Amino acid sequence: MKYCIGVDLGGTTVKVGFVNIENAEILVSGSIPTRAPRAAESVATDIVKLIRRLASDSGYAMEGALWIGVATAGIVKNGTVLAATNLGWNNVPLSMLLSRMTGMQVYLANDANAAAYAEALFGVGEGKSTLVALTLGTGVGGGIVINGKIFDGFNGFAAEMGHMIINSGGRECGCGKRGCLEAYASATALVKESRRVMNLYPDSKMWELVGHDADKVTAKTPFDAAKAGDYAALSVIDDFINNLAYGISNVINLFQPSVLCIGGGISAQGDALMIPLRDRVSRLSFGRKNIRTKVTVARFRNDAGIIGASMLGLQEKDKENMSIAEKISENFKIEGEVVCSVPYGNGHINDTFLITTRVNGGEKKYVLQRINKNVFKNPDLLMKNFALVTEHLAKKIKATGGDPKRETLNLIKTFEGSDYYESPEGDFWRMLVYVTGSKCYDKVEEPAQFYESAVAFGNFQRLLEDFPAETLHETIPNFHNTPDRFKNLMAEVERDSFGRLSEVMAEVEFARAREEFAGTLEREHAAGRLPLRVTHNDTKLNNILFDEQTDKPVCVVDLDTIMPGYSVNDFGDSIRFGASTAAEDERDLSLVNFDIGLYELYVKGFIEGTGNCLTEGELRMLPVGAIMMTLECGIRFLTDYLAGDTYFKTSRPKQNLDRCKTQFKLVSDMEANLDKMHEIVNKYAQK
Ligand code: GN1
Ligand code: MG
Repeated sequence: MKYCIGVDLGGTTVKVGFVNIENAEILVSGSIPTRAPRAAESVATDIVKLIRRLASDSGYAMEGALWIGVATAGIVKNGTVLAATNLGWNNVPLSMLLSRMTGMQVYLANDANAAAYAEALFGVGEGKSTLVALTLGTGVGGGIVINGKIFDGFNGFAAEMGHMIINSGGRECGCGKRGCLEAYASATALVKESRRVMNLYPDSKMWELVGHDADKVTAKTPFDAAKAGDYAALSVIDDFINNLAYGISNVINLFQPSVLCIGGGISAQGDALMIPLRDRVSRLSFGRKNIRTKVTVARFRNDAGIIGASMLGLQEKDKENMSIAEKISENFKIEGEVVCSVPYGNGHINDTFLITTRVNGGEKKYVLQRINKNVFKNPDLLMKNFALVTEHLAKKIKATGGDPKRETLNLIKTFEGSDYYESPEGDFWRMLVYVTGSKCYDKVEEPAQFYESAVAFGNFQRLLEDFPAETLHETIPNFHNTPDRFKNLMAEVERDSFGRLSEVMAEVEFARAREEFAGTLEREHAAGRLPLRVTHNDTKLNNILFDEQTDKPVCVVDLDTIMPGYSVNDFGDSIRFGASTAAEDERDLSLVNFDIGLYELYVKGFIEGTGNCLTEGELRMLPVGAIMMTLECGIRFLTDYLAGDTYFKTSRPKQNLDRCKTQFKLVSDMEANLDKMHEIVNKYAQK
């Protein structure tokens, strides 16, 4: 297992943990008092002692760790603590000190920044590349992650959001200035303001809650009193939330992060804080319905520092990744010079980068992909498919007056004239033209999008109707052969290589009870009622690019699994992913429901898109296709979970199990709605 060491260095306590780098799980941890202020050498010596003690207690060697990361109070730049009031330090080269003592690579960051990094990678950001974290405590701490990296300004002073001025000439702040967010939205400010209002309202419920002792007021006091309907407390909370909303809205307007999370004791108030806060933020900040920053409570409480610290080395690895992408780009006939490359998209299989080049003052964008060799055993034949299919599509799009430069993928050749580049490491890379002005959705945001995606996937199938199936290489044999997927699951159940079986018995039983059903489509095919067509085979909503302006589908992507298959599976895979009320890996199953309204929209669109060419046998099997693809996908996630998560990319522990559970929940929902699902198909099939 790969692990690293995280150190959370605060004014009162030093915490150390050994952390699994794959899933951010803390393997072992411990803490000691900091006893600040004292010399950095002596604190560093104690840190190393603690690391060694944890190592010998747990059996994880210090030297076996990939690196040591330190999250510290204070301003940090280039491995040096420039200033840390709580530690009493100035210009301490802490990275160098620790690395001399341990012989290991040491990374250093400010603690709030490290906490934001933890949230972005493994917390509520779930791998998203842009996130802002605010911690409401003694002060208001902030951390910013942009494009997967901590942003700390040129001098390390950035992200001090607590000192954003939200009220000119307002309340005095600890920093000596007036009107800072911290003077309104920290726990300290809330306590102070509660006391002030209590003095104005001697009969406020808050007095009762603290036994008439103003010293006992905490940030919880006004929230508790407000819940009991106390007018004075309600006004304190209302002001507090308003001011916090100003600060947050300013931050959102600046960064538009995909997630903004709130940590610190006050965040434990949950809905009482978050519901009114979200409401005000949505009114105060820029954004459009459904494409707004998600404002939420942070995931990691006391461990954010350790986890964020332990992951700091990943930023360097990221840089390596970037430079690989830049180097690979040199082999393709792209225009201009590469100026930027960032990980792109949410695919579970290939590694994708968005490459930006500079050309005569302008910019061009490309998509660079490393083909997953573990999944696609013959990248050469895969790329032959890719080239043939996209050529075919381009011709047909052109013939009907469309724009083949945007409506299908366009491969960029290498300087040797090949459709892909094989690196000296044996990796296979391809380069595509980026479809400008496009975006994709991981979840249906407007019902119309889902209907349009159905027309697009249906139409895609029609465009491939006359594609010579015999020229296609089968990139993944038995890809949608559900009985075969079932067999693979049983083989993993038998092996139970990671000892996870006992935990998933209910899911295994769920699959077992549907063994007979799993063969339905194969039987229909054998009976001549279900034709093979050239199909896409991975018709998730996020495999369609939508036009940013018109919100209409532009281009179907992810062409690696185009193979002979059943139309009902293409239909079904879309339903599986898009007609659900929650994300594929939602942990709260009460949020995961089959949305029959969306199903109906998709049925309508798909039948239209395929140009009414579906046979009676196909139409009859559409609902079965939906259940089948959902069941099959659940089986695949479960199989991968049992096999140690080697097929689908994961960004947190048990993600594949969570994915399996959502699929099985949807299967149950659909089974209960089967009659209605058939009726809906009949309704549109007759027209
Ligand atoms: C994979 O690559 P991506 O994320 O579009 C998978 C599909 C699954 C899907 C589940 C080649 O698709 O079959 O349905 O994840 N692709 C492959 O989200 O296995
Ligand atoms: Mg994809």
